[in-house]
Amino acid sequence: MHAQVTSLGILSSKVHPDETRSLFSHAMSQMYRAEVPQYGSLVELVAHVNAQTLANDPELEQALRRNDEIARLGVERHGAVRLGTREELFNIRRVFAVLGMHPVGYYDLSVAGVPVHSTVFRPVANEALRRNPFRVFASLLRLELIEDETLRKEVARILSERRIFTSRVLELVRAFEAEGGLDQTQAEEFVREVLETFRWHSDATVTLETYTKMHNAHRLIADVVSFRGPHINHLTPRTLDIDAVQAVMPQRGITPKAVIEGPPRRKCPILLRQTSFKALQERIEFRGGDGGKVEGAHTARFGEIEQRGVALTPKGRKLYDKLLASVRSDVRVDATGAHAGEYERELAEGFRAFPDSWAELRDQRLAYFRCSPTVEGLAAARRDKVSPGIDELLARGHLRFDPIVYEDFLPVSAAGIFQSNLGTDEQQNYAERANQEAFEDALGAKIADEFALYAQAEQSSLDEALSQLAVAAKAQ
Ligand code: OOG
Ligand code: NI
Repeated sequence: MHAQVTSLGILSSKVHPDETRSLFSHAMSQMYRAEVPQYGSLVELVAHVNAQTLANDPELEQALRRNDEIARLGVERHGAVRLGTREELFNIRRVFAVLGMHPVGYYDLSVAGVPVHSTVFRPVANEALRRNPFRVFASLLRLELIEDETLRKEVARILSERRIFTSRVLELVRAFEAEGGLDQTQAEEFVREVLETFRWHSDATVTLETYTKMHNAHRLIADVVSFRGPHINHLTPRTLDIDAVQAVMPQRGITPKAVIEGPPRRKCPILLRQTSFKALQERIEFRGGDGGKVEGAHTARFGEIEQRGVALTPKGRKLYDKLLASVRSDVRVDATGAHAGEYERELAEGFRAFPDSWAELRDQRLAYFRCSPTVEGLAAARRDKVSPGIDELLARGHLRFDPIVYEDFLPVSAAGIFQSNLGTDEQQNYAERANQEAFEDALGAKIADEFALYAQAEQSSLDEALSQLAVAAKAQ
């Protein structure tokens, strides 16, 4: 908390957005655990595998400790929501700002036959990420991609009538924007109120007939439009060994999708590997024509786990995209999981072309690293009263580089996750393509570039390390 003098000159204590975010991510986790019991089982399984992995790999344990990643690991989650209108996107940006989460990265999923484009709301500053890196993948339905004009109009009308935020949430957002923060009571109320937006509703706002029409156009449209709000559709814990979790999931009665999305297993993990279990069939009450109710079902919510590796530079990402595309064009895994084994073999084979040692990844500028002085480096600087150049410092072991963890998402993986739990691998080809400008226009803000953020983190760690050595060299 930090004290702040308000315009009336009264001393008030504002809660730091990082603290509000921690309250929020905890509350979301509790809510989802109650709504989807498999999520609870998965969280326990991940905690167990993480503890074992750390016990078996002291080097990994030390590296995570050095980078303050151990504490965040147990609470680290991401979720996803799908929004219907520009106004919903605009307001959700304001809501997430209260939680210290800002839009990073633009994802065009129309290329994969999903009529949405997306961004990720997440903390941006190193310190904020260290405290609680909660992220939400937020997609906006692209109405212009619905071909049937009558349906498009009906969808627009239904969406224009709903309000996904309580009026109290919007009041508190305005207070936050005007006062530059919320006090403790307001922050707690905000978290309670904002949960309402993400809660599951088993009663649809539309008739089964309208639902079916939307469903036939694209299952995603039915999911976005039929309910009072954008239910959180999954909450994902971070594991240190995704293969181990994937292997034991069936023993806990959870069936994962056929292949893990992303790069293959490696000595030096890169980017992001993810796997999900299929969405649940849930009972829904649709509106009857005569004011009554009609029973039906809908599948939307699923579970997912992920393993995060080092963030890649544009050069590294280009190589990743190229290798992945080549494997995916050779072997196609369909919705039934056919060819999964072959895909995995080809993926491992194809990625031999991607260097798999930290030294090579750094030397070839394929990935981002956080720099820090070693204990020996600081002692030598104090003793010798000089701080030599970077190459020299590295050669002597006076500087250390640790991988910067990837905090973002991958469009090809996201499309695979969408598709597996829409229950199809249907490919519709949309004529429209990426339109970041239209997205930002609706959002009411610019989206931050992920590469710029990593490059900045790398550079500032280097500056800081060199300045620490310089200070040590001047010490008496
Ligand atoms: C979002 C899917 C994307 C991920 O982890 O890539 C995602 C959605 O299904 O709404 O969460
Ligand atoms: Ni996800």
